[in-house]
Amino acid sequence: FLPDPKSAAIVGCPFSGGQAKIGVDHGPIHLVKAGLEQQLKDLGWQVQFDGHHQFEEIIEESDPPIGNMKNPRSVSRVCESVAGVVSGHARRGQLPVVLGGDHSLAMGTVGGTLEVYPNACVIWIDAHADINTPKTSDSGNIHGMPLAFLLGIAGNVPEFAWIKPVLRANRLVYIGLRDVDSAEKRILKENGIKAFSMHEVDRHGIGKVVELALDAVNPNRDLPIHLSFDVDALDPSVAPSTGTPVRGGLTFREGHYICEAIHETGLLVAFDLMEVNPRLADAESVRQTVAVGCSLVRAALGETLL
Ligand code: HAR
Ligand code: MN
Ligand code: MN
Ligand code: MN
Repeated sequence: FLPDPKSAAIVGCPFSGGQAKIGVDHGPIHLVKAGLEQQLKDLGWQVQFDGHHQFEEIIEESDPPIGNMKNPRSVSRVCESVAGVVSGHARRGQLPVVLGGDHSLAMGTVGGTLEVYPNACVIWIDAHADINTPKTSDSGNIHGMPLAFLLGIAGNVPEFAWIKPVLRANRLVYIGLRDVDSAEKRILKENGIKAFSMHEVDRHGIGKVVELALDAVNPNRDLPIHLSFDVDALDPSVAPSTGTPVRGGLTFREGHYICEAIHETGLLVAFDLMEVNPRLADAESVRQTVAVGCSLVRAALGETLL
């Protein structure tokens, strides 16, 4: 039930409609320009990369808000298309490495993974919980909502009817949270969703936290794992070029340790790297953030220190 050993597909998703800042759609282009494809080949992977996806034709020219949701039709159509691409790669035995783009794309990536691996669990690395419903979101930015749609708690939004409630609350776990809205805290409690905030990382250390996170969603270490990594989980000193930096984040090593430890399970079936925005911050910060992004992907695909 796992992908062919060492066969991956890079899925570049230049999309920014889930939030308001320009530039995050350039993330995948910069990550690939930095040499990611060859870096993964150098680790012994077969890598398919057919160019970045072009969403222009499916992005709606006129896309007025639905309730407070911004760009709802574009986000929905892009994510539906991404779900098809991700599930296609997964079915062919490839491990999709999806490069964002903003985190609304995870409706597509996780949706696609769960089509092929219905019992997969999701490990969500982020400063934010991304679990607002259209009703609870203050910003209306859909990158703060993907998990509500995947869990089936977003309410009835006909434009998003294609998303089935494929994710069960007990198959989702977070690491790195530190900027969670009060409505989101309530949603996490009500649904009994396990989360390891930076407080728990400080208390237990990252090694223990990853063990506990796996115990929560994958107690027998036999379920496929979708790892969704929002680069803003890292401290802004480590990954400054992102749209919503929050201080007090994961160190460089803590971020990499998570990826290394998930690789070691042998259960990784999909990896997202989201919210790299090369238009924010100075050139050196951009270079640093893109380099960290590439090295997180390498760690998840088996790069070791020794
Ligand atoms: N919780 C806030 C909202 O819903 C902020 C979300 C910021 N999101 C991200 N995703 N960068 O992780 O708008
Ligand atoms: Mn650019
Ligand atoms: Mn996120
Ligand atoms: Mn975030």
